[in-house]
Amino acid sequence: AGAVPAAQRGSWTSFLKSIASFSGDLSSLTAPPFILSPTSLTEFPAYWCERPDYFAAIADAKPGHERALAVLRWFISTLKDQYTSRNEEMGSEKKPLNPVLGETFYGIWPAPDSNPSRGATSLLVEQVSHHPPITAYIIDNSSKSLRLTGHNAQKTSFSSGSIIVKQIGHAVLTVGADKPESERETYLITLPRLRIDGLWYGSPYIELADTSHIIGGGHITTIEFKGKGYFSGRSHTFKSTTIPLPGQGGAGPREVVVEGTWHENSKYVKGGSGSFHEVHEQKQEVVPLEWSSELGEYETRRLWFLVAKGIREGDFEIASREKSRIENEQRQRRKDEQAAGTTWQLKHFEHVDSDPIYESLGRSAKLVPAVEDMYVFKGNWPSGCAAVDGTVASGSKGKK
Ligand code: 0T9
Repeated sequence: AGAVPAAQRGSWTSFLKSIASFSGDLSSLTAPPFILSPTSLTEFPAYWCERPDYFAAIADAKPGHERALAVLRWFISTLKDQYTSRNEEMGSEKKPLNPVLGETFYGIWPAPDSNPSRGATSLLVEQVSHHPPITAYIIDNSSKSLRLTGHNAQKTSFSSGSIIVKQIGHAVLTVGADKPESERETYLITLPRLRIDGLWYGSPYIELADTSHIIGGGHITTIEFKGKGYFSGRSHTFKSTTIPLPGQGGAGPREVVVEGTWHENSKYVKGGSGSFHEVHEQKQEVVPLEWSSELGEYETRRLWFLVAKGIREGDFEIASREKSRIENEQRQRRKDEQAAGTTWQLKHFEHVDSDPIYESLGRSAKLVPAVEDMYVFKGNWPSGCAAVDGTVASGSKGKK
């Protein structure tokens, strides 16, 4: 096991054994230090917008098949950051910090000086469940009238040496979010399945599998994911097919097919020609809001500060002591609530049993399950977010 430090081989092997004999919530298993990431899962929704140009381009695209393809292009271009960036930045996939209930993350992508009309984009994330872990988020660009909301959870299992992660939850992209309901367009986005390989060698990496869908704007796109050893023999490949929904679609092509690798580039193979997407080197990282009491004690970077520092600097004594302190505090809080007959109140979201957009758009693709729950944003952005301040210019770091 080459990537595992000699002193941690034993604990890595026993960690793998516990994964293999375990089903459910992997996030709560204790892993050896070398595989720990200093970043909490509450920061992951930022991956949706690290290519803000592709996001903004959705609003500028012509309604119809051009916009449906703009949504697909943005979605595909987020996958490299979502699924390979830990390998590129830390050498392998790592185990993220397991968020506490009520943990939050707030950030902003300022408007670029070179293109002020793109406006600023705001991010708000809240951990809405601890067991199982569920993360809810909203991303808003008011200049472009674009909004993405969603929630994420995972069901994990173990199969012939790999971790299989089924993603639970979905995202909804709204175009014309600030317009009256009749003028809005909504796109339902479902998420692919993950395989985590390379475990035995201590250098885990993600491959995407199965299919995911984007449904809206009169079109439905089915994206098939394959890895090494499947149709092209290459890693990270996909093939997408976009067709009009029955009775919709206007004058556009009857079918657009795109093929390529999601972390590099793709091209049209039907219904168009030339390049479809290309992932450039530069990405725009989210700027976390500077902490103020308004953000609360569970703001992720404040909460995990010492744990993250310990992990980064190799001081695992501090990291594990602080992690235990946070976890014990959580257990105590839950006990106190139980004794008082109260429950934790979410700060930014309200849980609803059924998402009407998922149901109506999902029907056209016969999605299973037919009904999914959702977390409705209460509208309470903290000050410093673009959604309340209007356009936040670059360099202001989200402050007024
Ligand atoms: C939503 C994303 C998700 C979250 C992570 C499976 C995983 C937790 C969920 C699905 C984002 O939009 C995209 C990317 C990475 C996913 C994580 C990768 C990962 O390994 C963890 C799980 C819970 C583990 O930590 C497994 C144990 C670990 C030792 C393997 C590296």
